[in-house]
Amino acid sequence: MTATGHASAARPRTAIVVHVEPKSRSSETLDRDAKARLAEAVGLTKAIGLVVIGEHIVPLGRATPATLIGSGKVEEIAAETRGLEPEVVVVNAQLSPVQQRNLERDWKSKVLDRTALILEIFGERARTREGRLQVEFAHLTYQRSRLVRTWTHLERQRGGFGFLGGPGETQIETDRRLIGERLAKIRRELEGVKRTRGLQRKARKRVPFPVIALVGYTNAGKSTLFNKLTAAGVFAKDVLFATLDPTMRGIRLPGGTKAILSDTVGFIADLPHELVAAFRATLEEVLEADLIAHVRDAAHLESEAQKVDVLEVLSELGVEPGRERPFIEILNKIDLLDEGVRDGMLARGVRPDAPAAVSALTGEGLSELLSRFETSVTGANIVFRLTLDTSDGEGLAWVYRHGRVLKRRTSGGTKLLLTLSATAAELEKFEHRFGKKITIEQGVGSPS
Ligand SMILES: Nc1nc2c(ncn2[C@@H]2O[C@H](COP(=O)(O)OP(=O)(O)O)[C@@H](O)[C@H]2O)c(=O)[nH]1
Ligand SMILES: [Mg+2]
Repeated sequence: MTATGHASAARPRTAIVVHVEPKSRSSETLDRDAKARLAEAVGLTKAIGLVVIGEHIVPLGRATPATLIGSGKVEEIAAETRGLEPEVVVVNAQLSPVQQRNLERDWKSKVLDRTALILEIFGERARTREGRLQVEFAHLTYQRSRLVRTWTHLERQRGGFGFLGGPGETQIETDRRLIGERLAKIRRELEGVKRTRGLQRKARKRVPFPVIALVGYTNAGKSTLFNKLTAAGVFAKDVLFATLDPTMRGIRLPGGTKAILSDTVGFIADLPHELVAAFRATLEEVLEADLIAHVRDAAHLESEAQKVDVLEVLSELGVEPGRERPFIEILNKIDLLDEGVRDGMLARGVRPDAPAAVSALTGEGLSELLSRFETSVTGANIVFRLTLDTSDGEGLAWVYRHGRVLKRRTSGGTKLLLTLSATAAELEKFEHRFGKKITIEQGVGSPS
């Protein structure tokens, strides 16, 4: 797999993304879907640290055998690649090896198709031994299938004489055999790894702080949220975290609790089926998280279907929302929703059983979200209200010293209504200090 590390390159590594959209749908849905799919492909491209400098949607009627897309479009994009000199052109479609080679020649640039792109991402993100093996397995399977196709194609073209260069028959057979042997070896290793998985997971626990994993679909806004939440007041400079990869960073929660936030690969719509096992393996790290935060694009048309997908895969991995381990649903991109809908979500969002509503873009709801994280990882799951006189500055200072304020608003100009979270022991202190001014909302005795 080629190296596409996040921070290694001095010059930004650039890419042009070409989304190929089959023309079989009605033109209205075509337009909407195509834009969403292009956005997804752009998101995936960014995920391997490439800077996207050009985007195209190519509607495809009938495929051109040599290049998939028609010669007019190939030339148009060639003109662009001559000017921009991207390192990579990502074609969001399945290319045959010959098509890939022809496009690389026409565009004078490396070309990655969708499967290759996803493999790059998985390769970069696979952290566990099992994950790396799964990704290598998928990669070799992909290579082998292309070897076969190249071979048959060349055979047909050259009538068996081998004038055209490219790998000869013997070379291809050798390659196939070597790949086959390596695949068999990986399969055996995977079986071994799976047997000892539980033991390894325990040994792998890397950091002495609770880990919060952001999961969800590609483009839900996980990385934006990750960057926003870790931009201020991180302790990323701690020696410990210098060794963590860029998808994990330390954050300090409002009450002072330290935690690690982890950005994951994300779900991909229409994942090529050979890659499903590799994808699950990259998600395995989620099983080590102390809190799973499911980031959703609340404004996406298929938001509900995506949620079902995510929960299904998590459940196959043995993660059931709220069982054994806390789980928070985050409705992101609320800035794109109607005001009424947004306000309703924000109002409900402070309750521990309701989804948190945020906009990673505008920052709305983020401080409440951090409090929710803290509530979860510290086990401070009792939510209560406290009413103070606005003049009670001393009381208010005490509250902030001893508790986690989830929400604060004034009522009638004289009263301050606070919503807080606490552990049972902390609640006792509050009851001792404030007595009847406290109303418990929920959570006492609940296990999660
Ligand atoms: N309007 C809006 N756009 C957002 C928000 N969060 C993320 N985005 C955009 O959604 C796209 C995908 O975000 P990204 O963080 O890469 O998603 P990821 O694939 O889940 O990591 C980017 O273009 C972001 O700018 C948000 O709260 N509101
Ligand atoms: Mg991301």
